[in-house]
Amino acid sequence: MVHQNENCFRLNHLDNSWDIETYIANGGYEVWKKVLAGEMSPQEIIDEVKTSNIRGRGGAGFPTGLKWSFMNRAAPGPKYIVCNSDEGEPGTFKDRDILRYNPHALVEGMMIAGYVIGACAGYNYIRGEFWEPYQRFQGAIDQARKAGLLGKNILGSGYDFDLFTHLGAGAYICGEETALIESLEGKKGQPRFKPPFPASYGLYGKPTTINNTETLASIPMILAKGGDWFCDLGVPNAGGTKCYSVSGHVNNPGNFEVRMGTPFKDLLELAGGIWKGRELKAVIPGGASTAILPAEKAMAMNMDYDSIAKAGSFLGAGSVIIMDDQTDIVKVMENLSHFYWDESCGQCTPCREGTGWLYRVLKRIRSGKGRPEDIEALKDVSGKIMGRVICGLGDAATIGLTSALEHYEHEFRHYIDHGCSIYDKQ
Ligand code: L3W
Ligand code: SF4
Repeated sequence: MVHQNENCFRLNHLDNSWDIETYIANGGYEVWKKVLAGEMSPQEIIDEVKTSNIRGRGGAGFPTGLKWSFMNRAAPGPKYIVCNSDEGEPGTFKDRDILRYNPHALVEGMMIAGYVIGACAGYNYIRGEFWEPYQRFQGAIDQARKAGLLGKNILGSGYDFDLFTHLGAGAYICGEETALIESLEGKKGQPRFKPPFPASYGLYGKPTTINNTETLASIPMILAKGGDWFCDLGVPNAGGTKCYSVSGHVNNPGNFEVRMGTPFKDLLELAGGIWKGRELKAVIPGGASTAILPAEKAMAMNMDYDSIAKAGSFLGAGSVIIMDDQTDIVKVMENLSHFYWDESCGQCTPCREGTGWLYRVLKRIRSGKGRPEDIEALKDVSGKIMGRVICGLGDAATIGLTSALEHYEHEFRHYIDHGCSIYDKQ
């Protein structure tokens, strides 16, 4: 049996799960009250988060407890907690449902994180298209403030802390943490060089912790049930549950919260299996920035960092894109290359120019006018982008394509030799 909805989605089946009454009736804000009462020190909370073995859910998988420990709570001057809800990775839509169905877990998680790092305020940067999720989250902040859980002198503790939301304006790059910070400051969203990391130079140049929505929304349950509880749900290298967005050629696409390490084939079954009675051809397991895997590798892997890495890809943000046995991989890559070209912020030449080259060559191949040298050109341009740019977008633009050429080069060659896909009748 596959265990489901033990953490972020645990309230989703309830009516008005986003309402503060529902949240409180199910144990919500108990941890926050304990923290304010001085029953858990910041160091004890960090230790518990380390014990939970939670790794960042935004894509990179950085250990959350370690990230929090980079902040010096006692240092003078403002510090900030920032939540990244700018969910824009193609295939990713799990944070959207946390905001819609369990916004108070995120409010509580942000307040606890803010307290631990000594922040004076927190900001949630929400994807601009997420109007309903934005309203639910803002509604949760308003309810928490009205209940005296947020604001000045919270519950008579003498502690002041407030939360604010910020809506993005449609740029994927603002999901990159330093571009997000620039955008929050009112500037054009462009990534900064790292280091310095936000922990030393973040929002308004001040120490900042930035975590993903799912990460922060997991904190109340980790502290309520204990780090060991969360850790034991997962695998040795990553604790807990994970929300996976499953899309593509399945009968029942959607979000599924399961334990880290759940076999991929069980997740596929939860999503209703492959549609139209077809077979699985390929999977992108972690969002468009991760390598594509052929069916046999995917069917043998489990949904955790190490197992997916062994199969040749990355867990990323947990966005599982399923492709059936009639999928034209060249068309998929043309589509993705257009996305990266369109979303490149343009400040690094290899990314700005290279993503356009990749898109134009793939478009030419797809139009039936590909040249024999085009495959080498795709590899060459990818090699000139990878590792030579400021942020992950440039690298990501090459990862899917490089893996597609590794596993499906014959499909590209078929286009070049015959002017059509392997599925077209000649
Ligand atoms: C202090 C150090 N802090 C690292 C922090 C750093 C960041 C975190 C991870 O990219 C990936 C990207 C996408 N001192 C530190 C330190 N940190 N060393 O740790 O850092 P990093 O640079 O490894 O990753 P990143 O820039 O945050 C995220 C991939 O995720 N992705 C999808 C993302 C999509 C979404 C979405 O739509 N929601 O997030 C999928 O694979 O390509 O590789 O906080 O500051 N020494
Ligand atoms: Fe901008 Fe691309 Fe450079 Fe990232 S890699 S900073 S998106 S130009």
